[in-house]
Amino acid sequence: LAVAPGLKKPFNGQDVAVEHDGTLSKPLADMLGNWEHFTFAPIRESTVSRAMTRRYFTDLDTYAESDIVIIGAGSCGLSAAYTLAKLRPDLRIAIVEAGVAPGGGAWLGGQLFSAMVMRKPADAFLREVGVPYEDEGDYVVVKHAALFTSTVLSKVLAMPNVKMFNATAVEDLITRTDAETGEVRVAGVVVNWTLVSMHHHDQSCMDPNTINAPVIISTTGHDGPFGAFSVKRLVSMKQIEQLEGMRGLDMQRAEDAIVKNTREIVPGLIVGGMELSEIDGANRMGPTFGAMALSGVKAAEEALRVFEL
Ligand code: AHZ
Repeated sequence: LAVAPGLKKPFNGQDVAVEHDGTLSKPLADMLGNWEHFTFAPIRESTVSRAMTRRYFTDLDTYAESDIVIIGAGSCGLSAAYTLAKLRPDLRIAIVEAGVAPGGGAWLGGQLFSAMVMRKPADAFLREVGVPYEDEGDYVVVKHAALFTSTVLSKVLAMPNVKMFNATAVEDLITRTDAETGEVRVAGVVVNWTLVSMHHHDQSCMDPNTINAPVIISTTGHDGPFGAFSVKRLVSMKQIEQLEGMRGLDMQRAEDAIVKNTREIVPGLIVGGMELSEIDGANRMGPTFGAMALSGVKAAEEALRVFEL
């Protein structure tokens, strides 16, 4: 068992499977065994507050006019964000995620099991983002779903043209109605901090904020406490007549249908991932995630095609 320089014995004395070379970078390695005179660089509390708030409010200012807003940072939304941001570093992409923790249902593979299954050819997406997997023939297995989610997330968040507003819920859609044709176009999102959204019933008026954008990709998942947000709103806005509702589980059909049907639903709004199943009456697929990744890729392509960005 390799031991880092300065470490007298392996952590906890236990054997660990290390694929690494058993060393740490020099500045970190130099700390080992030298804690007696250890101290942090000095700071004042207000400096920490300003470091956070200045950046957050700058981001709110910058992204108030975005090129693309992605609603929901589950496996589909993150895949769409990765594809768009990589293809078009010139576009300003805002991701709005209601949860504190982005990732949606993709921190586990299904039920409470760790591994994530992806049917081929979605393995191409794993190779693109650099997620290792075991090849099982027609499908591949990532050893932990969190490895997929954290890898895609880390790449997306590191991209300079992406900002994620998490703990922020989309409460409504901004719309524009063409004076002549009466056509309604989605032109942005209305947002609020999620805790505010959850307390509209017992707090007095707390008005929301907005992000304008010519392209919205909604990937809010199937119906649930937060899910299917945009398509439900389209019904109450009378832009679609009714939701067909997600159908029972059929892995074989469901994944093809979700990728195939990823599209612009009303002008300005592309829907991907399991939210689509509520519009089209598609089957659910259970814990197989290839369609989520490739629906995200297709949603990105649709966004660029439809709006010629
Ligand atoms: O918090 C939600 C989650 O992270 C977020 N979200 C929902 N409504 C929102 C709103 N504002 C901001 N109004 C919102 N964020 O959207 C994310 C949806 O992630 P998900 O993992 O639920 O959806 P997905 O379509 O990316 O992946 C679906 C995964 C499933 S479900 C399923 C089955 O039931 O059979 N099978 C698969 C693979």
